[in-house]
Amino acid sequence: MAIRFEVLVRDRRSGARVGRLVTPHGTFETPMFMPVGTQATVKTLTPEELREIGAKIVLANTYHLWLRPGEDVVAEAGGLHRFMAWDGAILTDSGGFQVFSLAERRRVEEEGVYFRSHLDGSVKFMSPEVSIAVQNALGADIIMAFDECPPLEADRAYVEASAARTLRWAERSLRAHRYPERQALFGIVQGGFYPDLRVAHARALVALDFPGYAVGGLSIGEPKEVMYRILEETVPHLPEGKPRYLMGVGSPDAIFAAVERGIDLFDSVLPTRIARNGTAMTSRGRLVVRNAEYRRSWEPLDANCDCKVCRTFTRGYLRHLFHAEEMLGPRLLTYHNLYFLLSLMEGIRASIREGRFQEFKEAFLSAYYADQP
Ligand code: PRF
Ligand code: ZN
Repeated sequence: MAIRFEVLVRDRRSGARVGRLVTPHGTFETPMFMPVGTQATVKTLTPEELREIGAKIVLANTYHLWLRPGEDVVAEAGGLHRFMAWDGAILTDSGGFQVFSLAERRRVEEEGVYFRSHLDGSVKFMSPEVSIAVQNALGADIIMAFDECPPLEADRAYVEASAARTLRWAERSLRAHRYPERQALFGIVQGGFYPDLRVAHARALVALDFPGYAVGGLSIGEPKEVMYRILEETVPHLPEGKPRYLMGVGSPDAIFAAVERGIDLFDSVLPTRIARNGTAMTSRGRLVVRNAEYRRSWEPLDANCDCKVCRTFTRGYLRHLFHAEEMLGPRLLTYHNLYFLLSLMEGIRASIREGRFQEFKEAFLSAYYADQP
């Protein structure tokens, strides 16, 4: 087996748990957040900096690396870990989501998806077999089944047919996987916002015995309460002893809600994306560093953060960097935001271990959302 997972501590008052995930590139405890490195780089940071802020696992995208530079190029470099010089764990997403969000003029068929590349407009074809072959060549520790994430507005008939197809694609993904002893292939639960479709899909995937499960198709614009409801209906059907990953979620309130409902892994572009447009995540909520009020502020971004950026630079200086369009600005905010979120996960794990998860959640969220609507 490529990974081992063990639940170490269960919260008495919720579904929250602390687990330990052993991968071929390191061991870490969950709940854990995975910084997104779509193109084999967590934008603006070096692997050394990632290590410094406590990242243990990063996410890369099959879709992007397949189109550029090509999985053969990455394989020739010695695989994704060597190519990007990151010796921690890596998870690759299957391309399912990106094909549906980025590609132009796509056509979904039973066999796979035909679409035009967002880079040069050329016609491409992605299927479970293609996705898994590319992910086998990239060599990440965790790889994902090829799925369809139906759009928010899809009706029941579409979602039902799509989930059935995604299930057949999951079986084909399993069959195509050549290195189950080196790379753990996770299944992805779909089924839109229909609890019965979610439950049926989860059960059918569990019967296929994947080493881990993701919940996909959420956080695509639905109200938060709807996502929480679907998690409550879905997670109890996933095996206790295997890791559970909620795809594309990275806001503190949703992380707490999902941890409480039994989720172990998260990824999102949120901390890195908002960093590049000048927004910091702090213990008192989001801080827009460009704002005039920080022109003469000689305080750190977050007085409660002990990251290198907060120990070294002032809000006034960071504001200047963004106004002057200096590259150091996005770099420093990315560093801080990821440090902040990874520290939050560490705080969550400690609070579960010590039986005070609920109290930690309430204290954190009331400070984080104090000044916001
Ligand atoms: N499927 C895959 N990747 C994803 C998603 C999904 O549904 C989502 C949905 N939030 C994010 N990333 N393969
Ligand atoms: Zn900081």
